[in-house]
Amino acid sequence: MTIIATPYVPAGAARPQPARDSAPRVIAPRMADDDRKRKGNTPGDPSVAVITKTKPQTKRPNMYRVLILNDDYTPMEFVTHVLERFFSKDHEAATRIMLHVHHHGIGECGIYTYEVAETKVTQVMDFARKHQHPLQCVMEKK
Ligand code: TYC
Repeated sequence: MTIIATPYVPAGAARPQPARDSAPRVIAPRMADDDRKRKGNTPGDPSVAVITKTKPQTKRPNMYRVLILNDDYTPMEFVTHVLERFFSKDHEAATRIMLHVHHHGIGECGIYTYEVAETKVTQVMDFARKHQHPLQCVMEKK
């Protein structure tokens, strides 16, 4: 019989960080004195290997930056509103990002998983088109 043990770690506990793609480790138990005489696949039998799975069950998702681009026509107030409405920025943060884009040409609205980032880009592009502004919003893999 082969015993496969996956260590239990409570959620939120400080976890040891094993190599992310480590292969399962085979730990061959030491033979206890009493077991030297014993035969068969019983616990403690040195022919029984305990496989400890060190690879985490969860993979971190790829993350995507959502960016807005500067243009000469979209009103500043509209961009600030977009940042408040679709990226949950307060008025101060939204104004700061808008001015950064105005001066530097591009700026970050937020970082999201693929589907969320894609939804934000679509929402912003649809909203800008509806109001006939040329504002551009794109996503970029981190
Ligand atoms: N440059 C625009 C203006 O002067 C304002 C603006 C800021 C437009 C940020 C787009 O992503 C943008 N009206």
